[in-house]
Amino acid sequence: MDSTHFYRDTWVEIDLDCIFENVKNMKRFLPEQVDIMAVVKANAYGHGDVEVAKTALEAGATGLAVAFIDEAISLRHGGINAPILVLGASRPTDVAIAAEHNISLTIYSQEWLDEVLKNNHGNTPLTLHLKLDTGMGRLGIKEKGELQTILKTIEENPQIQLEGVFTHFATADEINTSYFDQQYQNFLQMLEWMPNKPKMIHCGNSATGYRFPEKVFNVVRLGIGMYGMTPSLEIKDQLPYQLQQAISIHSKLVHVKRITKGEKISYGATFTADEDMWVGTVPVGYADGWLRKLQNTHVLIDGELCQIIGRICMDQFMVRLPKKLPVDTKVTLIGKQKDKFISVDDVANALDTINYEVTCSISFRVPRIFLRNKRIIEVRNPLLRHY
Ligand code: PMH
Repeated sequence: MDSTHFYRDTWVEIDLDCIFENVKNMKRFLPEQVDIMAVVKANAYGHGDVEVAKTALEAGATGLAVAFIDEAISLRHGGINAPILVLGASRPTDVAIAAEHNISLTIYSQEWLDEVLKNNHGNTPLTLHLKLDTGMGRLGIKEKGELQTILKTIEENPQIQLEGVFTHFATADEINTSYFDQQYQNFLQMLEWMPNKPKMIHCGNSATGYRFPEKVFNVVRLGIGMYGMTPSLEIKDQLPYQLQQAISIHSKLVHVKRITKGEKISYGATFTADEDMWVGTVPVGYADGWLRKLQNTHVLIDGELCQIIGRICMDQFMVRLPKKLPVDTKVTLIGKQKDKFISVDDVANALDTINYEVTCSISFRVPRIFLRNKRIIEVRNPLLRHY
């Protein structure tokens, strides 16, 4: 028994061939000088950080990005030596740990840099990317004076190396480009404030890369597109090549029963059978990320769409079956069965949210199976990692 085993009939499949193809296609599409930094924060948007990172690097990505130091260390523990950038804020007291693991950090204020210098991080060089706030209003420097002071401080402290400068767009995935254009102009102007530019200049997420490949300088931070999902429904028709959704989620019927007209199902007894029917129990619930709001949506069983009836419980929900089906019949929550397909976007629509949130919400207790060339190459079940 170890973390490659699982004892429940619910799992996520990650087709790493899709990740590979999505990265490869992006590399082909972008101008030659543009590198790909694969964004693998949040356990690679719920897909599996180390496995996705390795595949992206194989496909031509040259670096990785995460949100915080722990995520970067997780990649290092997974045996990854490629450059990693922490996009979010780090504690100034933690820079030694980052330097030790050769992890680049984001500098987003003079105050942060002063604190870093106070917390002498030893002799290991610290690599930084400077974040400019051009209109996202999240992290970054806005004022010329602050930028100049920071550049001077960096110059005076040779143990700190400025490797990159970047910004992030708030509306790159919207048809109307006026705010994007404004942010882009701000970025150009702020870059003018830097007489010596670092080697990496980046501003593009997936949407920017797809729509404005001539505007991304020399790195694209590729997130959602790498997973084969559109940055937004608005620009779905503007994508330069077909994306391949890497994730699918499956389970099995664990109990099948006949109920008669008038019988009720699940908490609150909100569902009443309008006729005699077959009902299946599926061992997936809101604790797996299959939220209660998905009541009445459909899953695929035996190639057919079957409705979730009654409230979704913590670990289980019930479905209306078209006929008696055997226990162990496969249930697909996201993915393909026969000629039918449920996309992450379908689930996001039902939840009034975006595809990003759906895959990030599939919880740690659902094991991930990784496929390459249609064969299982790895299984990850964090629940059994201590064995
Ligand atoms: N760069 C930064 C700084 C980001 O925050 C993100 C995604 C990306 C690149 C990748 O964007 P993409 O997935 O659209 O390609 N960050 C987030 C976020 O904070 N909330 O949703 C996505």
